Amino acid sequence: MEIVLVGRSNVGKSSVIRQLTGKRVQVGKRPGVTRRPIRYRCGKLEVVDMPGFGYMAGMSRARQEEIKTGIVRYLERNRQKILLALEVLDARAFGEIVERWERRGQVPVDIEMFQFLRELGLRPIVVVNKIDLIYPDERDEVLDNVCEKLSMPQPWRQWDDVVVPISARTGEGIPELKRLVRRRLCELNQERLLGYLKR
Ligand SMILES: Nc1nc2c(ncn2[C@@H]2O[C@H](COP(=O)(O)OP(=O)(O)OP(=O)(O)O)[C@@H](O)[C@H]2O)c(=O)[nH]1
Ligand SMILES: [Mg+2]
Repeated sequence: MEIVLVGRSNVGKSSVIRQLTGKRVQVGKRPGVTRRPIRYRCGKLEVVDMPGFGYMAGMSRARQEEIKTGIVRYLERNRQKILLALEVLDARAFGEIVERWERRGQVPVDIEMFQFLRELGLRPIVVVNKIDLIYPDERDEVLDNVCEKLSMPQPWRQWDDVVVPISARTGEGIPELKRLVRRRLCELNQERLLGYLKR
């Protein structure tokens, strides 16, 4: 059984996996190098780090599409094994990227992916990472905007079983994220897997 993490390159997927599993996951490597899902085995549970999607310096449009298609195929093929999906966003970059795409009349890939995960019935958890880079008095506004863009009406606090602000760097929000992941596994009657995650 699997927990999958999706998100743009450099949002901190690998850092989040490190926090959840305690494994020595490679972080901060050159973006876009990971082409295949990387699986971290934690007993009977596997945590899967998906290649980062979206724009990366020096990468062709065709290659970006290819990565996205690869992720979609993986999720479809492995749906039965996937218990939980975490979509990781960069708190500081998200709003700006989304607006840029919308100005061009395109659906941002982050939003597309979130909807796709929902269509698969996965009830994705939205991990808003790098919250340490946002001033405390601006955080509610940033999180409200994330919700709004993902078709969840603000205020964000009513979605605290979907949206979790964290910093994989400072550890802020990590206990809340772990609690939510555990709760979801319980709801799926997968209590037997709880012991494989880092406390
Ligand atoms: N300030 C801040 N930096 C972070 C945080 N989480 C990760 N980073 C940094 O962001 C960079 C990317 O982190 P990764 O975990 O490698 O990101 P990723 O999503 O796995 O990236 P790819 O594998 O390229 O798709 C690294 O330099 C991390 O140190 C955070 O919460 N706050
Ligand atoms: Mg990574």
